[in-house]
Amino acid sequence: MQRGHSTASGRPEIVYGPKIKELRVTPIAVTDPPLLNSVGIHAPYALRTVIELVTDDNICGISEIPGNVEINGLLDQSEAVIIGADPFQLNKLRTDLIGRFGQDQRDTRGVNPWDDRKLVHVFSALEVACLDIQGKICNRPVVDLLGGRCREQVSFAAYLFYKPKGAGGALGYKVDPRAISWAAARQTSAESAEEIVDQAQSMCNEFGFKSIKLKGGVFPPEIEVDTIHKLRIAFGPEVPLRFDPNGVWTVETSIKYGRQMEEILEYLEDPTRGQEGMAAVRKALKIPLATNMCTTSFEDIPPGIAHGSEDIILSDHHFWGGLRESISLGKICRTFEKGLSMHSNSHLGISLTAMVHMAAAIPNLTYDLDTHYPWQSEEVIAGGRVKFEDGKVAVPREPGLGISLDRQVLGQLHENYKMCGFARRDDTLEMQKIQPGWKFKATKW
Ligand code: GKR
Ligand code: MG
Repeated sequence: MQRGHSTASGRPEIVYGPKIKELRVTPIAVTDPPLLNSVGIHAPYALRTVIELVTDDNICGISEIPGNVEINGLLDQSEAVIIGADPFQLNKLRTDLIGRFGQDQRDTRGVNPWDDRKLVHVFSALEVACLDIQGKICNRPVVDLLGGRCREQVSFAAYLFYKPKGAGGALGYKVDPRAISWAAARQTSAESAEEIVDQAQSMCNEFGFKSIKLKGGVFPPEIEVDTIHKLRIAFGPEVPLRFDPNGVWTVETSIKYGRQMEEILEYLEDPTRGQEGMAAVRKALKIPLATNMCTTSFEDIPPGIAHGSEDIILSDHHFWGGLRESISLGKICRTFEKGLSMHSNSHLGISLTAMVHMAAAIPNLTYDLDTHYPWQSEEVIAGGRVKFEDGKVAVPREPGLGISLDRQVLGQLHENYKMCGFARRDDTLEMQKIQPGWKFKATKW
């Protein structure tokens, strides 16, 4: 700590340490398989943005957020706020960003399963990079800045997706799918329940996952419910199953098909849209309901409690405004006796590592976390892909996030971004390329 000039009040200004001198924003495009969901299909590239903050003594902090040209624009504009800022003053950073850009409006979340609000993303990007810097300055891992580790490893779940025929082609397994490498299985189609079971076996075999989530909202409910039953037969009661139709069922459909999965689901995720609809389904079913669609911000919590819309909130530090906000969400969940877990979207190892630090610091993290990581094959962090053992990732012990960038890969993935020409995620447009005239319906069945 140094004593600086006197302030207007006559008290000496305390200069605590380095200030941010540079913000680097690098949009990247990461190859992504054609995964089906309620809004369409994944494009061949998932967009991410890598953020670097550099201090005046050349400490670099990094982070990763979903890529979107509008959010990247706001990130660029945030330079005016972040340059010269103290990386420890995160409350001030938040106030300054809100002062400059205004709060996110609720309706800007959008109708997609993911969240399109801008400021939460920008704050998450800057906060995680600042925490990385703080950790490097204090010689402590980020988990210690969040209150310290409650666990040494963080458990994740297998995340299964239907995939269309013709996009990769069926492998037509003639041998045990557990004997086929995930790198091969990831390329294959998965339209039937049997192919989804093969996908699950190959993914669980490779990563050691002990619970399974199926993304639904693609085929009529009876087909997807049958897939859940086939997964149960293949994996038995010791492997918890979750199912997520991303809100495209009516309340009646959710109750009817929810009942058919009551005995076998660990939880049912966003069967229907809106807090009131979710509350009606929740009253009728005996299984817990989880959400990353109806309660997605702190303002949603009071009405969510009043309605009784969900049992479990799926946090996501990119959508909740960073790691510290997500830790606060954990406390709220504890107060209201809600479960907590984590939502994901296609991502690389910087986001994964941030999730691991945060998850390790939340005492009441009660479920295995979602991750799309198995679906990506590239990696922008030095040393390559993050290792999973028995479905778990070890919590880093190195200072900050404990990772650094592979600059060569970052450059290649940035070239992909420039070449692919995508400005934002649009799964509906992608679907229309293979099925002209395909329309997204917020409620389908
Ligand atoms: O990657 O297609 C996808 C998912 O549908 C994703 O976008 C959702 O945000 O994983 C998500 C969810 O749990 O709703
Ligand atoms: Mg979901």
